[in-house]
Amino acid sequence: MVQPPSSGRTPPDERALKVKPRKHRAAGLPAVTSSLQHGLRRMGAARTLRTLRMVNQQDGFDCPGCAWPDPEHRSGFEFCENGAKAVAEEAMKARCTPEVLASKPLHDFASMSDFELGSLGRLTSPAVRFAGSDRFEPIEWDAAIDMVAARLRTLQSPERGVFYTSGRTSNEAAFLYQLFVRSLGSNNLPDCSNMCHESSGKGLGATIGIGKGTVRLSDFEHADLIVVIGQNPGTNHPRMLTSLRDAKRKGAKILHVNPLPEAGLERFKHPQDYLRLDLFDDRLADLHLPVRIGGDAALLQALQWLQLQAGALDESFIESGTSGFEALVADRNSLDWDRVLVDTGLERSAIEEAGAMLSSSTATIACWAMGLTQHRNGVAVIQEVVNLLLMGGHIGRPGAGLCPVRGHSNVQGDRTVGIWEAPSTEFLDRLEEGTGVAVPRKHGFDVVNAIHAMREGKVDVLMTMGGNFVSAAPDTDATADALSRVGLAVHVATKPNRTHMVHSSGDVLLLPCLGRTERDEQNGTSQFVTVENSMGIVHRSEGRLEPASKDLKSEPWIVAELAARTLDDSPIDWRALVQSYDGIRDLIEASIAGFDEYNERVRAPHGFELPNPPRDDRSFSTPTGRAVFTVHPLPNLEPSYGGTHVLMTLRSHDQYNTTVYGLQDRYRGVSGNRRVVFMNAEEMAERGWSTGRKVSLMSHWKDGTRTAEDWRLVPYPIPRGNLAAYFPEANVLIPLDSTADVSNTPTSKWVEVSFLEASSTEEE
Ligand SMILES: Nc1nc2c(c(=O)[nH]1)N[C@H]1C(S)=C(S)[C@@H](COP(=O)(O)OP(=O)(O)OC[C@H]3O[C@@H](n4cnc5c(=O)[nH]c(N)nc54)[C@H](O)[C@@H]3O)O[C@H]1N2
Ligand SMILES: Nc1nc2c(c(=O)[nH]1)N[C@H]1C(S)=C(S)[C@@H](COP(=O)(O)OP(=O)(O)OC[C@H]3O[C@@H](n4cnc5c(=O)[nH]c(N)nc54)[C@H](O)[C@@H]3O)O[C@H]1N2
Ligand SMILES: [Mo]
Repeated sequence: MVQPPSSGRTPPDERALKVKPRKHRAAGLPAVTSSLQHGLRRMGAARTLRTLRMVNQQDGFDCPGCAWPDPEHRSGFEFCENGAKAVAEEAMKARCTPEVLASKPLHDFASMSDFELGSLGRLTSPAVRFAGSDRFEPIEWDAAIDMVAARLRTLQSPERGVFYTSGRTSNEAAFLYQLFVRSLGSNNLPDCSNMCHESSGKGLGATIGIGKGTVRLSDFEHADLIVVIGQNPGTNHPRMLTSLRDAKRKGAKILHVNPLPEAGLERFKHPQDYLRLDLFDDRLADLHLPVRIGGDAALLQALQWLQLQAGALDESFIESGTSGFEALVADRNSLDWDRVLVDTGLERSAIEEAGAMLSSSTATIACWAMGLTQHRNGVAVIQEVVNLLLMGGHIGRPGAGLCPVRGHSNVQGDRTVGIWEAPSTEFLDRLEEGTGVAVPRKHGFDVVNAIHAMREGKVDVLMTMGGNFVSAAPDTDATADALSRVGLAVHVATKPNRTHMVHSSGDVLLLPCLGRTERDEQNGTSQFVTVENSMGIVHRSEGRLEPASKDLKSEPWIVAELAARTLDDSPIDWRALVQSYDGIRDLIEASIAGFDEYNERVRAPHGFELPNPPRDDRSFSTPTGRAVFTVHPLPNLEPSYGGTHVLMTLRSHDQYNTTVYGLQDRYRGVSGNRRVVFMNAEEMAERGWSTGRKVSLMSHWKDGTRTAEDWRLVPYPIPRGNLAAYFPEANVLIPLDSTADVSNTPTSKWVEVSFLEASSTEEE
């Protein structure tokens, strides 16, 4: 079926699919060649070398890839293959000028693949598409900002504006943005975190009193056991493999829990070792548990049971530092092992082996990412991880703790400085006191609720600070429909993407901004910004490259200028604040906890650490002042709306979220075409289905079904009954309201599906 041209759906793809045996080792020489090839193709030779040398250096810029922290002793090349690709994607030479944007009608852009859209290059000057027109045209900055300000000034109520943020935005820009939105009178600040680690924030906040992890990078050097569950660091946090390797060399064990045998956790070869002529690689995971999708809760409860049996408990900590232990013990005593084996799909002996690793560990770290958070029980399952660690007292001491591995490079910092639709009263009180702005108290829309509000015609202006709203959100058709009903969409972006091209009955403005890698001069002086990594360290980032165009503005400038033109009686001198970003940091210091002497401390070589009570002194700001054990029922893992399989959506090795770098998922052996569905190899054989068979998928939920055509099957070591496909192509299938309890995070790793009548076309 042909889709309507400017829907948000990714177009069909007829390119040939190539399937090779999957890899068992991550990084190594192919990683070096891949990052160089990508850099050379996008940036050319001189720029590639110059740029890559500045990544993650103290006087350079923070890698726009993931949020993994930088080591104190940095080498001259402190980046990974995928960081290099992220940099090349921003520092690329191609330019998407207003002329390029005006050269084609919208639906021609919308029918391009994500890869082709990204290859158009950097946006260079503002562009506008007026309602009724099918083309973008150039617009001056002055007119563009006036246009937005005029709409915001005439909003019937502040709630009719929605302000999204993606997690690349610096602390400075994010702080100004949230202050502007709150000055307008709403907390409508949805962000990518709502689709990402929201479940971690909620799960940890309620049990340990802070919605962040509790480990430092140095804890990896003292760990006895590292559990990596629901995460694929080989692709998404490659620099974490170096920490894992170093921990292994110091004697730590690694337990990997994942439906897939991800290559990054099998063997690892640090690309830089070749320079030292060291040709050996390291085995990483000591044990891989190929759990069924969603089987983690049952597994974690069984591991707690085993730990109780072994008596591997930190009794004095449980006694003095926690609450709820008796209830947990009572519940675990009635554990149903038959149910555990069905839910996990594992052998009891394998679970017992993992239990023994845990029971004998003197210091355990647990790392996780989207494999846990994007489930209906995302919050509960993270609290099962908390239970497991609390039992052995593995928190707030060297080598042990909770480690949610964040995605976007500043997603954690954005939340710290106020990008949050549901802020606490204490946060708002202090913000009000420090800035003099009277801030609204009513909570705003998160991503899913914002989509509903837009669909119901309750939103007149949508502003996005980075990101790709239509492609990242669930239920692509519903989200594109939502966006089409907004009177004005304003996108601050570095590159064009599908969100910008979706058909809409309103106006669309594209405001091009400077990226991380670029020099940001205000008032003749070069500015730096600051970011917070996954472990709560705030540090500086300074772009040094010549900006992609003279007509780019910085994110802080865009927000300040907009605020100055929109707000009449603001106590804030917005324009003065962006003359020097030190002024923004002073205001952050005055209004947000933990930023004392911000400007001084952030100039220290490694920045500074934000307060983290569980880590700093084992204190827990929960209502009881103790860390909390929690009891949760196991989720139902059987399809219950008419589906036959459970689908998870994940990232290939050649993409950054919705930005597709290329068509190779090297470790999984798949290339050429991204519309693939990984399926259990034996299950395929039983059905007589072979590699490349074309299928259509239907997803099932209580609100009905959704379909997506044109997928090719790839046999893979994945549990029976489970399937995997890439994000964002598969987002069409994710029901908008299928979200996690408490966090409202879309269940991107749990989609009930069935196969529609499969056609017989097969390819090599
Ligand atoms: N190169 C690159 N780096 C990135 C990104 C990128 O797209 N590209 N994205 C960034 C962002 S925003 C984020 S949030 C992170 C994402 O980092 P990850 O969370 O590692 O990303 P996903 O590809 O979503 O992988 C989820 C992993 O969870 C596993 N999984 C799925 N369901 C289950 C389950 O039920 N149980 C268990 N135990 N495992 C499960 C999958 O098999 C997969 O290995 O990476 C960040 N870094
Ligand atoms: N099915 C499914 N859906 C998912 C996920 C999943 O695993 N499965 N993962 C979810 C997760 S974890 C996340 S974090 C979200 C990601 O959601 P988003 O953060 O919204 O998406 P990205 O693809 O990271 O955004 C890329 C765009 O950001 C813009 N950009 C890049 N750098 C900058 C910059 O410096 N400034 C500005 N202003 N713009 C910039 C570019 O225009 C680029 O096209 O997606 C979520 N959606
Ligand atoms: Mo994320």
